[in-house]
Amino acid sequence: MEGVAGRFPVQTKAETIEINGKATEVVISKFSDKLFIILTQYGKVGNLVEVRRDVAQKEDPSSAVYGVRVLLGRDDEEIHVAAPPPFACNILLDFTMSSRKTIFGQVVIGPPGSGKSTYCHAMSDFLRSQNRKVAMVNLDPGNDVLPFTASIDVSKLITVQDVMENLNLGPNGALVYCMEFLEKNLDWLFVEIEKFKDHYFIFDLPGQVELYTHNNSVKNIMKQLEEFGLRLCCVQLVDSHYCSDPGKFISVLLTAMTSMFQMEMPQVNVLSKVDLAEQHGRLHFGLDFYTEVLDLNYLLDAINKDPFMKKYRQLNAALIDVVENYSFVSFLPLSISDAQLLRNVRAAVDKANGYIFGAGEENQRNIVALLSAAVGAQFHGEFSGTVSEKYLGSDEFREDDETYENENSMSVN
Ligand SMILES: Nc1nc2c(ncn2[C@@H]2O[C@H](COP(=O)(O)OP(=O)(O)O)[C@@H](O)[C@H]2O)c(=O)[nH]1
Ligand SMILES: [Mg+2]
Repeated sequence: MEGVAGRFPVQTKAETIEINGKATEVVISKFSDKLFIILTQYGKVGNLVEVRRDVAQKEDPSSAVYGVRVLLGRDDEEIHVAAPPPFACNILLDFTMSSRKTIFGQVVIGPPGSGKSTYCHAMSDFLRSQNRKVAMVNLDPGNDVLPFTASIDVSKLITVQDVMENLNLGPNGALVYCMEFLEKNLDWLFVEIEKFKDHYFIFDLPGQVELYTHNNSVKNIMKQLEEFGLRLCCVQLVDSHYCSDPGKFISVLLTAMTSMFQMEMPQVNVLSKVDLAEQHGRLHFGLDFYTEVLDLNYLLDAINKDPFMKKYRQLNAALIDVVENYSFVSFLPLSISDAQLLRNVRAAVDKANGYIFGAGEENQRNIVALLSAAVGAQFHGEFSGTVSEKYLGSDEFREDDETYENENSMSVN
């Protein structure tokens, strides 16, 4: 596709696209309050069509939500089919978005109950306290009660409850249907985002793991948001209670890695609720072992002490090998009421999505912001030590940890 933009006096864009295998010329001209679009496969103007987006019909998820009116020329069924998305509206959105500045944000994922909505709320408060304009987006159609006020809420388009009632699906099937429906009607989201284009976006996503391992809707939605001009970082939350069981921790590492591959986005992994890390039993190692994902063979030894798990020794060894071979899963600790930990996560996210280098808010792009982001990431290992002291019990009786440290220091000597 070739584009021509910014011609005086009217801003115009011309492209050739393919519709049903036929080359189609599209010319879009921007007047002060209107867009004029010519779409032709014959090299001349045929029809003049007005397309308006109506409010989505919640009761009938499969219904079209576009009104098409022919102003000039032939008025038949083909025109009504071709005018709404994906053809004309997508080109239109591409055109109207071409002149705006980059939008930054974060997409929060993680299993149900890992603390996503709580994190979204706390992070938005934190960013607002630093004069950042934040728009909250609820993309979880099963979220009945939100701890924050959503600027954009997917439940205005579709809800899990509606789909369960109308299509006789279970909760997980309905959720997958909702995300596929959102993917097909993504221009609804684009139009909503346009209303907050000078904001920083925080997306609260559903937690069901199949959306990040077996289904491509979330991945495709993120890809299209990226193409739309959003610079996003994925924040993956994992509940730190999984650290208390070595077997569960390995499975968490594998799921985190799978999501990282699936999402294909810059990613910051967060170990949430560290204040509750030892609520379900003493951890085998200090917190930095889990956040830095250090030598996992120690985890394997801990698993093998359990007689029931012994028979899975080879399987667990192979899984650990997979994680270690890729060696790029690590976590930032977070307890929601700890401002320093929240600041650390913000610094890592701002670095990952490029906010510190290119955000529109000039007052945020100063040398202090750049340095604080860099420091937050650089000393994160060192930081885990103090978090461990603050949130875990005394290290004195952490015998496995001592063994680990002794053996490590011996290997260095
Ligand atoms: N103690 C503690 N509780 C937390 C923290 N973060 C979230 N929670 C609690 O965990 C529960 C689940 O959180 P929620 O945000 O609804 O999880 P979501 O399903 O992933 O959105 C709620 O009761 C929160 O209050 C934290 O850092 N510390
Ligand atoms: Mg939630």
